[in-house]
Parts: sequence; C-alpha cells; structure tokens
Amino acid sequence: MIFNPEYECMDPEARKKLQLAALKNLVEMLYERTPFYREKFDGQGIKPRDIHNLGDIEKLPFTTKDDLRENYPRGLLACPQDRIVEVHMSSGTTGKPVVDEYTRHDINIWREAMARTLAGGGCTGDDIVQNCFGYGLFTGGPGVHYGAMTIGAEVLPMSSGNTARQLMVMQDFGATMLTCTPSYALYMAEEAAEAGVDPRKLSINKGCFGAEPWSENMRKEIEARYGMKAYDIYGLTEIIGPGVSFECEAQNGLHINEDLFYPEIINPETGRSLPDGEKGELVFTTLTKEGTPILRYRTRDITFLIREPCSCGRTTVRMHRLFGRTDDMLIIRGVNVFPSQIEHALIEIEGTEPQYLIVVDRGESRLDEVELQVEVKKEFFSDETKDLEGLRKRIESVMKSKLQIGLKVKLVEPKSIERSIGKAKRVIDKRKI
Ligand code: DLL
Repeated sequence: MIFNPEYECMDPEARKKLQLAALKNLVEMLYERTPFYREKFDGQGIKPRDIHNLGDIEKLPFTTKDDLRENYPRGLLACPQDRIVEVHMSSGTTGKPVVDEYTRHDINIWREAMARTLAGGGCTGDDIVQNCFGYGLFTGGPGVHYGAMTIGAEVLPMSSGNTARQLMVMQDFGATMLTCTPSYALYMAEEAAEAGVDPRKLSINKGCFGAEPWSENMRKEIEARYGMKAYDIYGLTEIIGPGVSFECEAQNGLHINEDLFYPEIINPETGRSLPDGEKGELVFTTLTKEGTPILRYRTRDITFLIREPCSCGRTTVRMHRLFGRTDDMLIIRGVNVFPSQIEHALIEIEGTEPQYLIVVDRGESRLDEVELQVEVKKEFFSDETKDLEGLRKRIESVMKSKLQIGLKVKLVEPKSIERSIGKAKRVIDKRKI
C-alpha cells in the first residue's frame, strides 16, 4: 500500500520545485532565527538570496554531530521554546546527547513519514502492530506508534525487553506486524522456540526492522523463522527518528521521504558531492521542520543513491541498505555507543588506566554482548580479590548509567592490553551480521 501517492508518486520534476521552495524557506529561517547558522553563513560569505537552484545547496555549510554537541541542549532551536511539544535524544560522543525538539507541525511530519514507512512494509488499518522498539527518549517506539496510529492500525506499545510477556501478548492479541531491531526479532524467535512456540504459527506476517546494521542474511533468517516479510527502515534522531527512508515490497533499496528530507552523498574526505550510484557519506537536510531543522547533516552512514524507477510505483529516490559508518560508532542492542564515551568514563574511575578493549559479540541468545577489558593501575592491582571485585562492579555500574547498556567488565593486569603505534584499536567486533 502507498500511504500518500500524491507525494510518494509525484513527478520528480515537480518534487524538485517543492524541494527548492522549501530549501529557500529553510535557509532564510535558519539565517534569521539561529545564531549558529547565521555565523556559519556569514563566515562563508553566504546570504539566503544566494540559493537559486537545488545544486546551490553545495555552497551551504555542513552540520556535524560535534556542532550538535556544542549547542546542547537548546542552542539550535529555531522557534520559540513554547512551541515545542516533544523532545527526543540519543547518545553523543562524550555523553552529551543529540537532541531533537518537535513542534506540533514536526510531529505531524513524523506521523506522515512513519505512516508511509509502515505502509511500505504492508501495514494497513487492519493490522495489530507489536511495537518492541524502546519508548522514552529513543525515537524508535514513539515513531512507530505515531505512524501506526496515523494509518489506523492497532498498536501494542510493548517497548523492548521482557520477552516472555512479549510472546504472551503477541499470541493473546494476535499481533500481525512486528517492529523492533532485527537482532531482537531473532532473539524473540529463539525464545519462542524454546518455550515450545513455533514463530511460524503466530499471526505475525510482516515486520519493519532497523536502528542497527543488518544484512540480507539476517533478513532471510528472520523471514524464514517467522514465515513473514521483513523490511528495512532507517532514520536518525538528528533528522526526525525512524521515517527517513524505508523499503517497499520490492525490497530493493530504501525510499527516502525526499519531500521532507533532502539527501546528498558526499566524499567524506573532501566534502564534495558524489553522483548517484557512487558510495559515500549520506547527508540530510530537513526541508520542512520547525523545532530543530538541520542543514546538510553529516550522518556518517555510508550508502549510495538509486534514482531508477521502482516497480512499486513510488518515484522517490532510494538509498542502498547501509554499508557501514565513517566513524567508530558502535550500535549495541540499538543503543549508539562511541568508544570515546567509555574512555571518558574510565578517566573518572580511580584505579583504572584509560587503556581498554571493547569486545562485542552476538552470543547464543543473538543479542549483542559486550566485554570491556580494563587495565588496572599498578598500585591498585593487589592480591585482595575483594578490592578488585569492588572495582569491577563500580566500573560496570558507571558504564550502565553513562551508556545505558549493561556490559561485562574484565579487569586485566597493568600493561597487558596491546599498545599500538598508530590509531589505537579499541574495538574487536566479532558479530557476524
Ligand atoms: O536508530 C532511529 C530508528 C529507530 C531507526 C527505529 C529505525 C528504526 P539513532 O538512535 O539516532 O536513531 O541512531 C541512528 O542508527 O545513523 C545508523 O547508523 C543506525 N541505523 C538506523 N537505522 C538503521 C538501519 C535510530 N536500518 C543511527 N540499518 C544511524 C543500519 C541503521 N543502521
């Protein structure tokens, strides 16, 4: 089902006109209302009137995660604060979260974007959506919730975790669509099998999955285990949350809601735009947002754009499923974690050296598991196992509160973590995705 054929199947030339008008509007708004952008524009000698066509976007400055961090919490607000009705956040590089503030209009954009997204995965008003994305500051739960309600489907706002209860509700309420991270979908299938429930006998017949990297192999496995169709959905807090792009029944690239979010692909080293079909860093400009609109945001995600028509009838540009990132951000159980956050936390814990190694694996359970190896200071490395155990527990609890994920800490002897001459290797990722 196509939720909004008027916009999703629009003549691309007509769409370009809309995009240009929206871009001009945005640039004027940012220049007038956000000192951060005005300074950047002035620094580069650009005025809003310099934007004549879509290609002129290349004259405009990029926005980075550091810019967002430095302007935490409300420095990038582009409207009076009393117009904000909701706030979401995700983790940032040094623990400062990335913030998205939504006006009522922005929530409506999100509703629309997510309705298109879920409809791409086959959701209709008759569906019962078991939504196991986290609710709270994370955008996953609320985003799917808004979209499903806009379509008129029934939502089971489960959030993540408590798998036994998930399965009970799924069975008792006859959920027909599943939304969660792909790894959690596999985990639930295994838990179901363990509890003697064949996931293929459940009424789930389709699902939308995202918020972390996954592969064609994982898709095939999820589809086989549940006997359903599994669709990739993409988004990020900085832009709106989920709803930026989504797969349709063709499962051949993710349709970008490009009347709302304007995509570019750049060479991450030079910042220069790359032609369609060439792999590079994905950059987004929010065309119609009011609360925290963003110009040329460097997502650090790597993909390429596909302009050829899709068999589903949508005319929007597609992006290939992600190939990875240009930075070292890890996604652990759907939570974004930067090794530098761990480093900053360790510096504050007495008895440890800022020498560490993060080992990520997907255990038997299919969920991400992290072992953090931390070097203990020489003077702290006593024979008193009690002291060391206390230190280990302290690190675990600091990490839990700073990163919002549980990890296992293993204390290791001083000087035992291999030193490297160049860029330190802090992460060993053994997950086979
Ligand atoms: O993960 C929003 C979201 C929620 C997307 C639910 C899809 C479903 P953040 O926490 O800000 O937002 O993380 C954004 O996660 O830049 C990607 O690196 C990664 N990511 C998101 N979707 C996918 C996907 C949400 N389908 C970051 N495949 C992004 C691979 C993804 N990586």
